[in-house]
Amino acid sequence: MLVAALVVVLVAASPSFAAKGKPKLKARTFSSGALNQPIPDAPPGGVGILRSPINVPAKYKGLEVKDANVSVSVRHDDVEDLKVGLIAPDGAGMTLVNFAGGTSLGSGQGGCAGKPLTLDDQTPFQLTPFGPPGPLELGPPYAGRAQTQGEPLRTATGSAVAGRWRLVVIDTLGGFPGTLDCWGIKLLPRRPR
Ligand SMILES: [Ca+2]
Repeated sequence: MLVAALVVVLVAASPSFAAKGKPKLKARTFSSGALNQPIPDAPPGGVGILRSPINVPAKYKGLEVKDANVSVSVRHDDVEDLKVGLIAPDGAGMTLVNFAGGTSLGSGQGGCAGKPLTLDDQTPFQLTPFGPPGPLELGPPYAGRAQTQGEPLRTATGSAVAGRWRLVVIDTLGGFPGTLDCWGIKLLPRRPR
């Protein structure tokens, strides 16, 4: 009897149990792993496109996105040529980076090493290609946290967690090559209401 009462007290006190008795859902990070994938240079009159998927396993089926953060590591001779977007499993699209300047997104030197650029709605920092950055601005090499330069990541709120997430890197100007070193997505799930 005493043991049963103690168990009840311990379970009630555990922060991993929400009010409804279901375990609280935690954020999970999914990484592409080291890619070192070339970003195709724009051909004359066209654009170069690299699509990179991260597949979130089916065990997350039935959960939807409450919050998403995306980290990217890119090296490119002129980041001003680039647009970087995200497409959620349900097709919602967001422009994360829109012709920023500099020669990299994040301070990685290849693969997933180094510090990436993390796009996050819950930071006051904005990307700026112009240096030196002012207060609440993040300048090249953008190794830190900033808001997206297009649609906010909350565009993906309510999307399915499980399925194929795609990072899309578009080179709009010929002349300079680049590399997608690594990317990742941190997803905080919720149960559908
Ligand atoms: Ca966020």
